[in-house]
Amino acid sequence: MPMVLLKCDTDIPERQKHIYLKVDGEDTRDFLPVSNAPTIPGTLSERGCSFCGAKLVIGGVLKDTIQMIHGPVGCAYDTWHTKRYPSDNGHFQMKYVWSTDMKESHIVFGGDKRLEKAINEAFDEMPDVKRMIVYTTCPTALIGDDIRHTVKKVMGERPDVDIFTVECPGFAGVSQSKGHHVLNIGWINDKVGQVEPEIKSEYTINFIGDYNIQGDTQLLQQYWDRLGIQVIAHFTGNANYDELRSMHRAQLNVVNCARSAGYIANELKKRYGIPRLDIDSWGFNYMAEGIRKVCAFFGIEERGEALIAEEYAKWKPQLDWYKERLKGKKMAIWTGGPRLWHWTKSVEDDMGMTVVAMSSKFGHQEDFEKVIARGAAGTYYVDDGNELEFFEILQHVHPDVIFTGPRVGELVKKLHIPYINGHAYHNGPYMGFEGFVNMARDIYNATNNPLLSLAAKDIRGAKKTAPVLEAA
Ligand code: CFM
Repeated sequence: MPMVLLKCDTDIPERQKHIYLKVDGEDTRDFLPVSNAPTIPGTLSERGCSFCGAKLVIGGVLKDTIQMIHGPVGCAYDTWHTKRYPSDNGHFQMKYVWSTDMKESHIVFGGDKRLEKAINEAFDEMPDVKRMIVYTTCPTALIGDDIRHTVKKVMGERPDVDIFTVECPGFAGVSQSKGHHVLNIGWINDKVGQVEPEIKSEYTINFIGDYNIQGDTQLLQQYWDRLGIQVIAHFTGNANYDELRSMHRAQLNVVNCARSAGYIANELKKRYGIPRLDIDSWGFNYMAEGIRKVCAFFGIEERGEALIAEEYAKWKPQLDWYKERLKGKKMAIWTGGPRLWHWTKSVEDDMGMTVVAMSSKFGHQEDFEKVIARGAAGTYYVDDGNELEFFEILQHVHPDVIFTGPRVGELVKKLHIPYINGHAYHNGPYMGFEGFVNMARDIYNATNNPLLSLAAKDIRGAKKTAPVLEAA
């Protein structure tokens, strides 16, 4: 008989299958949380739609590409500017947003013509830009607009442009995870192998599953440069469209976010025989281990050791200053999925903190296997959590800081618990050695924020109740 873990879920018993509490020596459940399953009606969770997974997370990062969203204007607006992925060309991808702005009459009579017009207008307005991704959305998929046909027609008339199509409407899957999959497979089918890169080093990699959040990609690029390793393609942080068409030429695929981009790494292995190497890019221990693994593959171990020694000399004293002050602090992580397993052990080892609750919006079974193996006992592991569950878990674990998105972040702020943007960061980058010092500094600043001392005692004090739950 499964143990009832949360009071708020007694009305929705199915939710019990999505929550796991790791207990020393004995698990409270005999299975991992159910994941990658439809959200249960009656619980409003944090998930994004499948279109969002393709556009906002992966495709929209490309720095030289028009993102044409074929749908009502909201689909474009709401997947624009809500993430921070800068680029070294003046952030083209964050400045502009494009939409076919479908209205009722276009839904009734079809939007193919409107899409064709919008594609041509966009290229005419921006004569220097020659690359585009066209996405379907729920309404244009439902009315059966044939975006591939329209794109083929335009490409026939404009030989200097190249366009990629993503047919992944919001309803295509249970979460944004489906959008990752559709974009990965579409890209390898339609575009990889079309451009030959200029090979400048005897060591070449693709760096896969890193989206340059606040400059992560650019920070890691300094390491690859110093190691003499050429990155053929970044999937997709600070990348341009054509570098991603040449992914077939790398000797090794180094994968950071396996959830969003493991698919393309697997296909590159199957179709082109390129091996896949998974690493963690957050944390001192993990980053050093990742660099060692990549260097061992190429037989350049000494270069790796020299880089690690230099970086430790430069950044470890700063990390240790924060570790001294963060020791024993409790953290909650409520993000997509992978950051749960990337971070739980690294904040424990490198900052002396403990992660006491983790919720994954869309992680799959393999994400929970990894996170529960790495996470501490006494920790809650939740799939697709909702607000009532979050509040109840807070009453159990009393975290000192929560890594989550702005929506949930605003809620927990009302309980006077500091939150840090776990998706787009506060003051990143957070990857690499320097990045983890940034993350430690943001946690230190958040947990020592003088405003917290003004918070009402009954909320921050021993009782720490969650008013919303009590009122319900
Ligand atoms: Fe990978 Fe990501 Fe994440 Fe993700 Fe995301 Fe993200 Fe995330 Mo927000 S690709 S799965 S779909 S690491 S946007 S940069 S932070 S939920 S844990």
